Amino acid sequence: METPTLAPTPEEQFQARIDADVRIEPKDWMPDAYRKTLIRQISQHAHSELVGMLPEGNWITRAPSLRRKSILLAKVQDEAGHGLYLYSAAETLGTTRDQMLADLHSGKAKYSSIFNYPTLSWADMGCVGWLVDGAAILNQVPLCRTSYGPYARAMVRVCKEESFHQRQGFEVMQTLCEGSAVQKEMAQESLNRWWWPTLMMFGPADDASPNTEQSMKWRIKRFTNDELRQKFVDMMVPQAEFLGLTVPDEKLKWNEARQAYDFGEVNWDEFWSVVKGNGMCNHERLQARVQAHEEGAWVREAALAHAEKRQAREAVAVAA
Ligand code: BYC
Repeated sequence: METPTLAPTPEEQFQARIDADVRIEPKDWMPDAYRKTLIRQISQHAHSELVGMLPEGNWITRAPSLRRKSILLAKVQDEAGHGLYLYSAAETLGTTRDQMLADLHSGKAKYSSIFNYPTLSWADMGCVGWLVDGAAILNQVPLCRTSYGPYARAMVRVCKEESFHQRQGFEVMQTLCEGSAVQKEMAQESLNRWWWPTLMMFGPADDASPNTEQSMKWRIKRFTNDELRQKFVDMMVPQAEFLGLTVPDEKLKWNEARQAYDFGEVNWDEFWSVVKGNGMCNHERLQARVQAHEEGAWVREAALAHAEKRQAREAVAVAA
């Protein structure tokens, strides 16, 4: 007697759609853990955009020329916009912006470790654009093909703007490197401070990353943390050489057999310490964020009052 074939479970049907590269949309059935993982990752990503405005905002009033100032201002505004697209994408999964912000402000939700480092010199605006946005692009271009539709679509626009950000960072570095000896030294000193924290942005090594395996199966992530870190090193070393800068890693060496660079070990103790809230600027960043939120309360109230008034007017018009 033939054994009857069992109908696929919702989980199996869901995985089959993922395997066929069908995008998951907000009203589709999805496992709770998929929804939870996406809310975690997208909201963390949105928080990173908001907190990421702070280290650069620090230099808007001190940019060396009007041209530099307007470019930096535009970049920081873009980041606010990225945060908004991402919060909207996360809201389609059933959470609210108020809840996400409350989690950020209470210290419950994470944001990228990189923004807990201080921006001490103008060259840091170059390094943040060149290295940090460079890392962000490598991580985010594959997210344009992530399995959740609203996240993937938000990332398309974000990536276009990030490419412009990276170009401007590289151009700041190039100008400094082609300038006086003191300017070149400033660029090198900045690279020395930002190189390793940027490598940490990609997250823990694959064998210490609890989320990677499942997120790869669900095609939320298209590459592992270590794969992206390697791509980043391979992309950045020639750019540093072009600028005449030295990457601060004695173990950095081209590996002919692998056709990739070997590089030193990231200081994971430092990474986890920053992630747990003990980095140089964690306290300052969170405080600035909470203060900005509180000071913006009147704007939110005014916008809501305006929306309510308009709705009431429209209701009267419809009734008439
Ligand atoms: N910082 O299992 P794992 C930008 C956490 S760029 C803090 O590998 P996952 C910008 C991780 O959340 C930056 N925490 O996790 C650029 C997890 O903890 P929970 C934002 C980190 O999610 C320039 C735990 O460690 N980009 O916005 O599979 C200007 C174990 O990790 C970090 C994104 O968010 C870190 N660096 O992989 C302005 C991109 N790394 O949540 C703005 C989207 C790991 O379990 N996100 N953790 O408690 C991703 O691609 C992934 O979430 C990650 C981590 C690769 C970051």
